[in-house]
Amino acid sequence: QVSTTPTPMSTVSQYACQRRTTTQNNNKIFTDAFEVLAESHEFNDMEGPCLAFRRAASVLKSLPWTVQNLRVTEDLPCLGEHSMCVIELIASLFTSVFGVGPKTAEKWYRRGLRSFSDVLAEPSIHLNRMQQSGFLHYGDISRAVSKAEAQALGNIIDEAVHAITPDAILTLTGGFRRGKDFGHDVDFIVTTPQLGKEERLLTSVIDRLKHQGILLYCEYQASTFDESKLPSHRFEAMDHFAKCFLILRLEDSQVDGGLQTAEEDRRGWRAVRVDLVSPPVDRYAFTLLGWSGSRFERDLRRFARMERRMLLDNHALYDKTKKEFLAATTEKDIFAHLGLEYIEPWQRNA
Ligand code: TTP
Ligand code: MN
Ligand code: MN
Ligand code: MN
Repeated sequence: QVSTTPTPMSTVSQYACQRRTTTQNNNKIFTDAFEVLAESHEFNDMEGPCLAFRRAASVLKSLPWTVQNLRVTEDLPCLGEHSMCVIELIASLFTSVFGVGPKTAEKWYRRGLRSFSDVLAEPSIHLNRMQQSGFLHYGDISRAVSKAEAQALGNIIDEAVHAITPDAILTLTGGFRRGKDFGHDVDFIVTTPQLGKEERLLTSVIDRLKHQGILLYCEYQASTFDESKLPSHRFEAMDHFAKCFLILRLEDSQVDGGLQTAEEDRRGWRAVRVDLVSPPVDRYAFTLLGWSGSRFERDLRRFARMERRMLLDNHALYDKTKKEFLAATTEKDIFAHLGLEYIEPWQRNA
């Protein structure tokens, strides 16, 4: 993986018209981060930093080598002067690692760390297991998952779930359910027709994947679901059902067609992020609606609260006027309770 820098960055022109940039981008990891930042600044009326990010991305695209140690402040033409943006860039670079949140990113930045190699070389930094696998599989899991790969993972999960519980219910959710062609992970809901058996199913599925040798990482969270609680007013990112955040090994041979990087091609497999959530079956519709996600889901909750005096989250729907929970077995039931026309998942990419 180590490649050397043939020429110092300072010799690279700040003008794209003096650089040769092919479609082969050796620094996609960084240029993606820059482009995300550029976009986020575009809507903030901040032409300066936005332009600087786009220029910096463009510089990186022209390099015929992969930057190993991105010391933005010193090296990059077009960015040095925007110190706030550099902090943001580095924070966004750090948080792009699975297991690294904004707090850790800030802590590392305050310690003077500016690059992945700084972090990995710093002896006083203790990486937890999640962060270790985040770094280990960084290249793979920061590359988008295709529909064909999601399908292949669906087959693997389907086989495992039904080997354990023949009448188990498995549904693809998240971005792929909304019809997206690519995602950052693949999300599934698993449950059992028999109430109370769902959590055991999830732990058995994890065991099975482990025995198959394809479980590269597993963060399991047991259920803390309390059915007497009202749905929350605030938007909460996490729900209380049993769930796991996985990294799975997907063999090329299991994927129909599909493209991979040269390195993955040699290896014959790639690492993929997979999320499984396991609600009790009587909460399945709420979870499905919640995990199908996007801005749509947030506004559905806001609509329920503001227009209907109802509280909606991944667990339940509560009518504050009638002071009662409203049951639902399908998403259509929930839309009907809210007095809304049903909207298909592929029409929810808000
Ligand atoms: P993501 O997988 O983060 O998003 P996505 O599938 O829409 O997009 P991508 O293609 O990038 O993967 O989350 C899917 C949904 O799951 C999102 O709306 C948030 C929801 N979710 C919960 O509701 N509760 C949880 O505990 C977690 C972890 C996610
Ligand atoms: Mn900024
Ligand atoms: Mn997803
Ligand atoms: Mn997810």
